[in-house]
Amino acid sequence: MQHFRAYFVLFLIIPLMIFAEDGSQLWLRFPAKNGISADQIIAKGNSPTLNIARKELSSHWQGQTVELRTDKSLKKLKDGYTIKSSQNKIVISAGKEIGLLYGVYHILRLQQNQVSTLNLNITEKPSYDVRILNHWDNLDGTIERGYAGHSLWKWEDLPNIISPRYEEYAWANASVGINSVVLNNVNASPNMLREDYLKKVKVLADIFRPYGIRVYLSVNFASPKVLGGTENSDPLNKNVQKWWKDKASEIYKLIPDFGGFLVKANSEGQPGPQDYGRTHADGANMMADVLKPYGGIVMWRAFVYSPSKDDRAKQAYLEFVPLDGKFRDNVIIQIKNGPVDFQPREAFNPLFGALKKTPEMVEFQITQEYLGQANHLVYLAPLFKETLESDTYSNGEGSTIAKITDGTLRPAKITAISAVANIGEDTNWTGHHFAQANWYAFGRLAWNHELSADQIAKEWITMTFTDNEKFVNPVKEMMLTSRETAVDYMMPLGLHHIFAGGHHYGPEPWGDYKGGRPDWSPVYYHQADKNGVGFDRTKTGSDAVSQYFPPLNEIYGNIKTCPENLILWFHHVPWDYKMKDGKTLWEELCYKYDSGVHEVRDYQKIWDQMEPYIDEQRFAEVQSKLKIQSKDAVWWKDACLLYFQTFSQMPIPYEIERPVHELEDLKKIKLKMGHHN
Ligand code: BDP
Repeated sequence: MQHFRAYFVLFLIIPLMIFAEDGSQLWLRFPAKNGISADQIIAKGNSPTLNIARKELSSHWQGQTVELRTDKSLKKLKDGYTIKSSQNKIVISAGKEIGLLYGVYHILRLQQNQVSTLNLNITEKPSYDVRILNHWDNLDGTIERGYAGHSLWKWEDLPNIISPRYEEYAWANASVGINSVVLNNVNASPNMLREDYLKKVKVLADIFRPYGIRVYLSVNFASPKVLGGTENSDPLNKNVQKWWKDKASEIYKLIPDFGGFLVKANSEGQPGPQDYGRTHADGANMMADVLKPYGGIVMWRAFVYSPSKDDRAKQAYLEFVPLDGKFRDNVIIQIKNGPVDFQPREAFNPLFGALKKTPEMVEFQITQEYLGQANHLVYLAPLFKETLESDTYSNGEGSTIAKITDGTLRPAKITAISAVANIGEDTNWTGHHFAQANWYAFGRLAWNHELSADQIAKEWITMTFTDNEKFVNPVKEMMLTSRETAVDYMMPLGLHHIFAGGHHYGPEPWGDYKGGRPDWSPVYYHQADKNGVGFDRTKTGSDAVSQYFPPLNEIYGNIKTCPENLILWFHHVPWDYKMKDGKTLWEELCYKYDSGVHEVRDYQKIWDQMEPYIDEQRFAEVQSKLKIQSKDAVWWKDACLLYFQTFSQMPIPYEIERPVHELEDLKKIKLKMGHHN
């Protein structure tokens, strides 16, 4: 009996051991078997980076002999590489050692995706030089807009205690080509630059370096005054300049390959050069000058707006266009994809292409502040692609944001692309298993912005879950449509920023923070009244349309030609306006919200059929998140339709599911999360 019980327990445990997965391995789920033997790896040298490449091959590579060659003539490929193979051998060549490691990850990815490696002839060159994650991590371990637990960086423990996750993090980034990280929040504490913190930063930089990753810091503009006791932080003050110069020298002594600074200045209450009557260029150049001798750069954010009478969407353009040409060549202007703030859908930021002499880079947001946070499944590659492929017409047709930022249309010493990370100390790193795909997709697109959202999803699913087509195909479909689905149930037709204040999780279109900043109130953005809804940005409205190059100014400015998915972004549209499909605007809005809800219900149906193909734990966790998403979609639909109906006074079409909530009850919901705006 005893015996039997023991067997029985084993019988229960073994399958669990085989199948239980918690997502901690990300997309790096290699077979348990060993890789090739040491004599099948041909490589000269012994650097830490090469040794990682060797270790990856001997642990995971099951194919031919691999030769790794550094070849100076390939320097033009930057971090890139070539891969040439025959039956017996693969040769990976690169101008730099990091290129060899990237090449190794390339063949491992092919192996994971069951692509033959017998006849390869590949040349890869990254789209951007700096492929950077921005962590919004605070020194107290919290993360601004983080939904995957506390910060990975254990500042209290550093520099003495080293978490194994630092290296795992570097590994994951290197596997997709991410080569830079900003460790701390753009709302930066001056303490980040204190000597004791810099010593901690050094430890992280040392761990990341062999993986090709450089460290950057967000800096607080008032640091000289706060830390150094200078009389102010005026960028033209010699003492202030000296303080930064000394600080740079201190940093580079500890971290010789330090990347540079990211700066949020004169935005949302942060200090900046304007506090002293100086410009963004004065501020950025002062920092650029002290970093220049070491090869460092300044990423100066264009996310600036103040409570003014003018449309918030216009402000970055108004502040930065007059400064074009006034920045040092190691300054890049970091611009959010849209002119407001990482909304489910925005028109692209008109500052892209408007600066002719100043390098520009995109800032995306991987962490889903405005997209259901760690509860909603929203695959972001389609959003990233939508921005990168947007044609600004700045240099005639074909002037896409990708081409403006990757150096094709603007000579740039350094090109870069950034995104706000969604990574925390949760076991699965990102809170939602599918949010890992957004980290992955950003890396892949930063490396090659021409990859399709479809291909990236397919790779990621195969590596993260299974190669079984019965799983890959439906799940891929779900991912590819998921961003549009979220737009449908949250903010269709160009609506934006109708989130609950503070945490930005649920709907609050009625939000009118009287006495507070109007530009933090949903009613400011949707402008609903009895005539219609939407923000008039045409010539007779805020005239934001004029910030776009022709013909876009005309296309967006004319209600007949404005794309309907942005119509309420640019126009105040009458409730009975006839849309292209013959419905009234009000009906269209109703159908959009309703289809968003149905799409999430379809995802639930798809997912429930996926149970046989993957491990129980991840299956169940995603299943329960989809339930939340489904309930939230109904919440969004009811809140928005019932509220807007008080203006339109029109019936909800009868084919559409009836509201299940009372508006008054929804207005009472106050979630306790997060803090400001
Ligand atoms: C907004 C966030 C806020 C950030 C700000 C920024 O709500 O927490 O500090 O962006 O990017 O989206 O600076």
